[in-house]
Amino acid sequence: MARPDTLIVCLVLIAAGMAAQPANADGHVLHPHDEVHNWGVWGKDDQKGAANYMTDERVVEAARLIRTGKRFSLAIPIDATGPVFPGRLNPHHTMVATGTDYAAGLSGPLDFGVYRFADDYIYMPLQGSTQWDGLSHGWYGDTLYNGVPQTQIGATGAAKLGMENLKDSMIGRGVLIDVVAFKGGPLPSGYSIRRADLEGALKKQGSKVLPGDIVIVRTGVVPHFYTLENAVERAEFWARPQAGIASDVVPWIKQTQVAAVATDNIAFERMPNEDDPDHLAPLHGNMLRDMGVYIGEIWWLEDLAADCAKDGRYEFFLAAQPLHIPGAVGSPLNPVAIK
Ligand code: UVW
Repeated sequence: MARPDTLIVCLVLIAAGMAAQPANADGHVLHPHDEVHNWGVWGKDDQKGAANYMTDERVVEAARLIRTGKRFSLAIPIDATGPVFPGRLNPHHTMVATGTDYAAGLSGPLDFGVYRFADDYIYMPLQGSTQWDGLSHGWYGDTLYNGVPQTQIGATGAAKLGMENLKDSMIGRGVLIDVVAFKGGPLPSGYSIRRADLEGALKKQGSKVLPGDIVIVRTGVVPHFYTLENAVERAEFWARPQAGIASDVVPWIKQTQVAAVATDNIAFERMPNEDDPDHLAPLHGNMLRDMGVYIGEIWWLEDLAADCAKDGRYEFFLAAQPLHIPGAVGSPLNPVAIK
């Protein structure tokens, strides 16, 4: 669980940076909606956004990338040890029926006779682990992707743009862009990953991004978090700017027609944004609201990256479907890359 001292440091940092900076006419401070949007591209009632780029044909093409059957989980464990954005709780897993209960004669409501059962619950933010941010998760002004009014996101969940729209999606071609390898080592805290870094890494790898891809950018932030040994180190980590995607990548994301961009950092984008330090996570507005492009965060990429470096293949089949939770604005998942 994120410790209170950690939270305080981070929230003070965010609050300190959030003096009022006027937004553009469309309510955004960076790339204006008119320059980078996909509203209406798949119809005025569309609720899937850039997941529409993942066509049946592209899934078939992606399946052809499976050659060895080697599989890599791209998830961190869902437990109390992971990095979770300040203000959210770490997942809490609890047992309500166990073998030790039976042994102690306490089987209670699960006493069905010869066969015995263990049961467990999990309580967690859907944004508290390896996750997708859905199109109902972030916006600016009073409208979401495709002009959906913010009042559609209410106490019972998202009436529009919920994760149920993706229940059979986010499966297709994945491409790893290993920015850590390209830069020759771990990115310093606050490193802004620019378009030139992505294009440079792709060139070095000899890989291409295609429409409908899930692009996965390795930053090294999540593995770095797991090396921190105590609360003081974690507090320092949260107090520092976070390495992540920079503003100039947004038009590239639009042009490449990718379905999603996932990262092994906390919040996808560089925090705070260098061009707009006054507002929290402005690229989320362009990604989710304007372009309908999904954001993946807190992914685990170390094992996959090591294998890609070994065999030189950075493209793979990726099964990254979210949980089917009607009205959810995001979802934890266990993405699996298959080579
Ligand atoms: C915010 O919503 C601020 O962050 P995330 O994208 O991690 O959910």
